[in-house]
Amino acid sequence: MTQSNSCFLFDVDGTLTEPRQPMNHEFELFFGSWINNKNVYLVSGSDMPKIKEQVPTHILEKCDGIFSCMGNEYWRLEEYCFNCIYQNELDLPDEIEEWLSSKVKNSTFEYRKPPHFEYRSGALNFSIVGRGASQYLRSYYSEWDETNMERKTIAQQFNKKFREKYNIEALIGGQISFDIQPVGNDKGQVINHIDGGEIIFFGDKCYEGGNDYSLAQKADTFWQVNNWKETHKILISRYE
Ligand code: M1P
Repeated sequence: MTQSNSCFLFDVDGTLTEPRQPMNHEFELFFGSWINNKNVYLVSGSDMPKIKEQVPTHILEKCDGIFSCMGNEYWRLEEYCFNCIYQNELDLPDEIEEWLSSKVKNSTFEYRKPPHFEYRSGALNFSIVGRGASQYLRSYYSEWDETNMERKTIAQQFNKKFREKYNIEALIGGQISFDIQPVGNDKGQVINHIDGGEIIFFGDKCYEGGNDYSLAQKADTFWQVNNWKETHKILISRYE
């Protein structure tokens, strides 16, 4: 049972869609109807153009709000168009960019598809293999990374070196990248902008070091899922 003022918050990549893929059509039909009369917010590490590529417009239009760039941008539908309610900024020290570039240079993963840096409002998305990677190369890197733990190791080194010095941290997000932002300017910040009762959050990186962790810790209930199929099953069994 949920309260009538319950708010459902969803991560996008890995939770409502495959990473960087459009929403599955069968799930779109279900979700487009499930969302009616519910309070729903999206909370993505990604930016608004990518969210629009992946989540159908009729679903975006039914959301109460969309937080992009790790909660560093907030969008709401007002008079038929999405307006940006706030937008944070990030000024990244040169030392950090140089350190990240050295990681690209020294990685033992053999392929590179730049760009490696994508600057967003209030956050940087960084990828060793590169944001230009094809679906095939994404999967190949992701499997390699699971065995070699490259992202986990780099995130630990980054946070040891820069967290206290610059108040900036790296979190693992998506399939091939990191989300880097000031400590506290992560997904957890969205709680301050949501009026409602019980907060129920779905994410695929709710564990420590993942980019859904801070929000999962602040939600009343969170569901760690591995893909949209698991999200679908939970919505049917617990929240229809
Ligand atoms: O939400 C975290 C990230 O999810 C995807 O990451 P990747 O490209 O590593 O699969 C992307 O949507 C990325 O923009 C986002 O930050």
